Amino acid sequence: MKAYTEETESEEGFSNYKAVGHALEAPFFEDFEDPSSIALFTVLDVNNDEKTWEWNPSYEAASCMFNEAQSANDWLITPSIHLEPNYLYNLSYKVRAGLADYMERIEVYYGQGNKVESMTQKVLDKTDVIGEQYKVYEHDITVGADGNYNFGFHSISDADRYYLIVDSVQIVKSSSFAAPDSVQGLKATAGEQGAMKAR
Ligand SMILES: [Ca+2]
Ligand SMILES: [Ca+2]
Repeated sequence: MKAYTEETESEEGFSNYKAVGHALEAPFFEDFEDPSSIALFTVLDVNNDEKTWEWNPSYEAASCMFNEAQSANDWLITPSIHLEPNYLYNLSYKVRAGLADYMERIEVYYGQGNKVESMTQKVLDKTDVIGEQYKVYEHDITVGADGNYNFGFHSISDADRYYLIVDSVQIVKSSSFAAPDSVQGLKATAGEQGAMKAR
């Protein structure tokens, strides 16, 4: 177990923090407004086709580029974020397709680490992404153990699509389970863990 009281880096500004050896504290928010924003994320071009997640200046968002010949298998994984048990966290992000007539596909997982095998907890099942309008997804997240967690956006678009676009990735600590009164109120919400709430 590490102590996190020395975490001053994240206070100093998101623009130049490094993910190496340190976890960030919630709230975490990334709206990909500049090229350096994606540097903290881990990009895994699993199908090794050099078409993968990158910062996209046209959308000011993270995008995964199409391949004419094969489907995508590419992860965009957040830096490590320190999460504690007994708290309810809210993960949100928005997703759209680059072109209305080209359907994309995504799934979202989390786990501890920034490798494919780290992505063990499903947040969003395989979901078709249709249209140029962003769709916001929100998920309640609880963890069983104190630790550092990473959230992974997995592009699984078919071959010969266009761009899968993700923006406004946010995780906030929304409430504590400590107070008995609030536990009652939160149970219904916690029971929907991983459920999609599009708005
Ligand atoms: Ca943006
Ligand atoms: Ca790829």
